[in-house]
Amino acid sequence: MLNDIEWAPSLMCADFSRLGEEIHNLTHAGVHRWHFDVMDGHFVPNLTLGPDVLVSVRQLTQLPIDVHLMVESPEQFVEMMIDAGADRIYFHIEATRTPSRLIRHIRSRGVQAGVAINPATPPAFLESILHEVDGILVMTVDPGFAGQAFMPHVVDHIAYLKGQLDERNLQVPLMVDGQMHLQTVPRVVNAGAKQIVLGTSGLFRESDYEAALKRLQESATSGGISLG
Ligand code: S6P
Ligand code: MG
Repeated sequence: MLNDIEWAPSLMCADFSRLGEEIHNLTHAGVHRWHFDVMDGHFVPNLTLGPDVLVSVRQLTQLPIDVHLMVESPEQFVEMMIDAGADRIYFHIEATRTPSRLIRHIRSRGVQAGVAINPATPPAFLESILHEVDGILVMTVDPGFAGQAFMPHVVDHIAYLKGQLDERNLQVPLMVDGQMHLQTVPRVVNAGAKQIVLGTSGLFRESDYEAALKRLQESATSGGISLG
């Protein structure tokens, strides 16, 4: 391994007609975990995957599955995603008034609790729960769709959160989601990201997943690949 970055393909970007084959090929290529997007048509204006698909994915893989809940009232969705096989559940800080209670509930079921944050939300909103979470998911696009434009101001949010975690001696991994590819990965890794969600822009358009991951690892290590 060239560095300790973990790569997490976003399964909503896979070819659903060949989902098992995609999971097999990506596992063989060396990914570390799965990113499983759940939407409700309210918190975000789209629909994606649900618990029945998660049950099937769970049967196909030993790798950890991160569920990204892009839903209003995440409290209503947590149980079904735990029962379906989630290893870590990210809820949005914008979607609950009682994050500590939700974190305690998720953890009481033996599942890791993560918090996700939108690009427009000040990262200081997370300060009071930094010591309680198992992961932080920083969105670099407004959630809801693949293939959107990267919002560069979020790099400062990542650096800020990394500083806050370091000040408290917390080892909470910062995961970044949205438009992660050869040009953007070095920027977020330099700011402190340790886990990267890969979607259409960085992985799923590639024909050779192993070669694509190798290039991404090299870009993360070298600080960026210039396209001239
Ligand atoms: C949608 C979702 C994301 C996307 C991923 C797509 O907002 O939360 O996980 O699937 O960001 O990646 P890309 O490279 O198409 O932006
Ligand atoms: Mg996501």
